[in-house]
Amino acid sequence: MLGSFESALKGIIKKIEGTSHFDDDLLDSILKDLSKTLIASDVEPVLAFSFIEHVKKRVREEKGLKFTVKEQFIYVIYDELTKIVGKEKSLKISEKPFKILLVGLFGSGKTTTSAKMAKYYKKRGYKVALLGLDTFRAAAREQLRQLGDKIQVPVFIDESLKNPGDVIKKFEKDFEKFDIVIADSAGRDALDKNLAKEIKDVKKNFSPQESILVLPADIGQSAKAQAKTFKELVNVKNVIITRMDGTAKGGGVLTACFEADSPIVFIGTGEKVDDFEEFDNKGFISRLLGLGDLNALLKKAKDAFTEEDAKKASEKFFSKDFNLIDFYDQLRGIKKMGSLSSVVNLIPGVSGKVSSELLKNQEGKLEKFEPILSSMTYEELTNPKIISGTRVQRIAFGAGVAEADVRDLLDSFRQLSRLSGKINPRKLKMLEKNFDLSKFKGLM
Ligand SMILES: Nc1nc2c(ncn2[C@@H]2O[C@H](COP(=O)(O)OP(=O)(O)OP(=O)(O)O)[C@@H](O)[C@H]2O)c(=O)[nH]1
Ligand SMILES: [Mg+2]
Repeated sequence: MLGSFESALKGIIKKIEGTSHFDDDLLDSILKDLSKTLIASDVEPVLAFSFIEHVKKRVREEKGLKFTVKEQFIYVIYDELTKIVGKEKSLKISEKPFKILLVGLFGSGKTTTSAKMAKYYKKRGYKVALLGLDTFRAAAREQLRQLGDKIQVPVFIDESLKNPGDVIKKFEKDFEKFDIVIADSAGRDALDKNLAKEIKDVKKNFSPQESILVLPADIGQSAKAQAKTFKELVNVKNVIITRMDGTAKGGGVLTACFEADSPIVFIGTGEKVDDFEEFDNKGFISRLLGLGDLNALLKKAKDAFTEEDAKKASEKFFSKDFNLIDFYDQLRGIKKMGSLSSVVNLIPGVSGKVSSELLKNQEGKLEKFEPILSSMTYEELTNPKIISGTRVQRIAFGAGVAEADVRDLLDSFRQLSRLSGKINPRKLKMLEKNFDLSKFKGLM
């Protein structure tokens, strides 16, 4: 998720895991590496030193019976990092209409996040609307309209109005028809007087129950000043961190979390509307350290499939007539979950072991699978055995891909079918309880 920072941290954990005997020198040398990694990745130096001191003290003093020295070391690193990112918290949608105002500087991800959030709550059964208050940037309202269309959420915008206060007045009566109204506000290059005045007015006119600050992961140390000013202006109580998928020096995220000193409610992990997660501080740190986190995967999986879908898919998977249409459905399931790498990173034992190059390669393949499948006839989809050489040629031509790509897909399908034959259906019940990862293995 966080590039070189993540791999350096994972390297340190591996080094600890691979050590058979600890002495003070070794402990010091590992802590030195850790400190270098933190500072090189943009963790604010004072924060980094205080972190190292805490870890050192705890590893020396807290020698409990429960842990080996190695486990203790890893646990303390994990626990101290969790403290830096702060407590997790979820928003309580307490009244109707529940009005949420997103604020932040230019390009922090407000507009994208408002749509992600709208989709998130819509999925959970709330009636949601979006409100376009960015009258400053010319294309802002069109951007929000397009996002709203994509997720099928109504968008209140008026291209002719120049003042956000007038937009709020115009649609005020309509808000009452919704459970949640999410307002996208305008940004600026810096927190200047104009922006300060504008968002103060918006806050007064819109009177949101929640004002949330949107901070990009690459913001690093200036998070402190921003969080402080936005808090004073509009009483920001929560933060959303975007671009967690980026190549920003990952330590900046830790610093941002620490400095913002407000609970993080959600994180943005990509450009797609589904690349959005509730923030889970423990899950976040365990992924960062390569410890894996099944809970986050379960949560994500639940969002992508309804329970009924999942049940149907697994019944189908273990039946004899598992065909390419079912294969296609599963593919779409993965797509709904975001990218393949975001899914793989959540699987304990797998995270960190699959190279990002390999994943990119596989993702490229998945991209091609969709047009290939849609170039097949119904007969071919339901009975893939009939797909012969000339059919492969025709399908490849129709999909605009190479014949090898079609064969690749058929191979993946066969692997998956074979896997379904090998698994004892009685084990299915156990697997279902823990989300059936085997479905994905055939595709990786
Ligand atoms: N990779 C990645 N890109 C993101 C994420 N969130 C937003 N973006 C991208 O960041 C850019 C800016 O996002 P916007 O949502 O337009 O930001 P904004 O705060 O509304 O910007 P202004 O309206 O100009 O102030 C867009 O290209 C988004 O696609 C994220 O979590 N990950
Ligand atoms: Mg915007």
